[in-house]
Amino acid sequence: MADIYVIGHKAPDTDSICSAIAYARFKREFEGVNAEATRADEINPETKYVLNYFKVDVPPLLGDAKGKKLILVDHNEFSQAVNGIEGAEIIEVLDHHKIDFKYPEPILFHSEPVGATATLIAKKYFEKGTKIPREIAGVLLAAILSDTVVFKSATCTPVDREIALKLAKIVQVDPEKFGVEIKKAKASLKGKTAADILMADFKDYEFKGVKVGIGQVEVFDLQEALEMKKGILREMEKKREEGYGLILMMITDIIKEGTELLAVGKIDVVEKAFGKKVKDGSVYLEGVMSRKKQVVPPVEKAFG
Ligand SMILES: [Mn+2]
Repeated sequence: MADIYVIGHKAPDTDSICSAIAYARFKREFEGVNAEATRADEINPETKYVLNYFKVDVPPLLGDAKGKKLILVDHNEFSQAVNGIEGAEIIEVLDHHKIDFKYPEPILFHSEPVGATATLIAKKYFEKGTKIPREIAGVLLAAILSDTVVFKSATCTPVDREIALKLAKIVQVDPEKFGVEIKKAKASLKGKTAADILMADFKDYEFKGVKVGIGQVEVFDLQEALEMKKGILREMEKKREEGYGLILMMITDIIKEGTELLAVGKIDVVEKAFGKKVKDGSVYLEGVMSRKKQVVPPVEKAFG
């Protein structure tokens, strides 16, 4: 049994899983800490593809964090954290999201506005000056490509690109090609139900006391996804009964670089946030690809 569990957010993406894997290894290797990577939920198809590709084991599920010592990676809000977080001991946070964190003890809290948590971990590895194993460089590279949508997202910084290129040299892949490959593993909606699509990457927020849920799916062809719009809206209505004031679903077109935003609940807030009318349950937002940087801030502001 490990002393410390490194864990990302619920409905984990590739950055959450790969950051946990790489940072647990870093802690063991360089700090002599008995740390183990874990996950809060099932992994998505993209992450599965990445772990398979580099022959890395899927981290075990941590069903309940009560009484455990945790390092949180890729999130800091309790509403997005593993079950039992209130009864866990948090010893460190390493993240790149907006900060909504309160803790009664002093802890190590490291946050930087970069495109991926994996960028911060890779930087730590490079600072050590030792050789990074190929599979670790590989999962870190995949996480950066995933979170920055192959460098296209508004969240991508020059540091992410520089670190990714260094990692790509170790892995010996073309980062752009590899990025598209892993995105394709996730972007296919074939065989998925509307509920699968809504919940695959769904995050909870609280704005001015209102519970808000925001999901996102990335696609290569918006038209194909829009055929499922009615079904997804129905699922969103169902989900709203769990006490949400607003539910948003971003269908993000990686090629066109824009998002069809589906909304149920407080539509007036959405229209205020983006200055556009919601028609038939959705609105197209040109150039919007990042939930964190281009959707959460205006929506939160519109609640104010
Ligand atoms: Mn991330």
